Amino acid sequence: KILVIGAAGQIGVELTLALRRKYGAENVFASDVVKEPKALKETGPWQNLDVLRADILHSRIIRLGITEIYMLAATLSATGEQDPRKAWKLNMDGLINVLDIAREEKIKLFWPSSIAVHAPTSTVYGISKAAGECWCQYYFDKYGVDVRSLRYPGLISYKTQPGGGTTDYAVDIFHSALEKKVYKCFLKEDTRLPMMYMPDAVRATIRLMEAAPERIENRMSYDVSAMSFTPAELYESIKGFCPEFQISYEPDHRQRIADTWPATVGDLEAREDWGWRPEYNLTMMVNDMLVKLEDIKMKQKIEDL
Ligand code: VAH
Repeated sequence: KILVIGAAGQIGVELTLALRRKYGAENVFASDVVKEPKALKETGPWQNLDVLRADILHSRIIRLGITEIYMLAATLSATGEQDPRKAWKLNMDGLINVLDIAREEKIKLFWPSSIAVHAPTSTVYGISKAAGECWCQYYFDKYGVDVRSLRYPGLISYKTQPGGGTTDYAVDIFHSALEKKVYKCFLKEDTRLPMMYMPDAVRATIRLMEAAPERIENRMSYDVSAMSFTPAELYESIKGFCPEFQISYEPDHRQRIADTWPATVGDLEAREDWGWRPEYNLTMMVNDMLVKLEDIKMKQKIEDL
């Protein structure tokens, strides 16, 4: 039985749907502190849970017979800077609560880190990811907890609205392109960042969790890489499908964060240890995003008729 904590988030929605397809909907409990998102409605069992209420969470995990947890609840980089102590509490206490339950109930655990760890002091988010990786290593070494982690690049998907990340320009831009609006990009045109299409991120996560334990040499977190692009390159690729699409660049507070992050990351260790390799490049992602979003907007128009 699987529990996804933070299932209403950008990764949570897609990972929940993929896990339900793979293991059967009735075996994958989705949970969050907010209400069930439309994208998950009627696709499987939902639980309202707060990862900061360890006692309630622990007893619910026992009652449901959970054997594997995906702990995705966190505040992202840009939002975290608005209330650092709140972000630290959710990101850190949330993880440690789940590590303790995983230790006591012998549960296999996935926890997402981020390329933000390469700049651990530029955001509270980065501090919490760097510290979180150390906590994972500690619980593995000291208690044998089978916890596994990936350092996700910026993730692009269409099933959820952007959730306060610095890389979310790469999600927002598609909605503007389809609404034939000029997109005001909040990063400079030459800001190169590691990025990945959500289907690649979901596949990497499931592959990591299915790998034999002895293959997992790194119990902090694995860098995974698919592509690196700038807003200008993404714009040019979208323009190939939407010729009249226009962009303007108006960098805001998120530029400072993006400037501290690496332009590219290596993923040789993930390729060697558990066979990681990406499938989507920039053109394939742009094409798929536009096709899927066009389809959703068409359905919405029909519904509104
Ligand atoms: C963020 N999307 O921007 C997340 C991610 C690497 C970026 O951590 O905060």
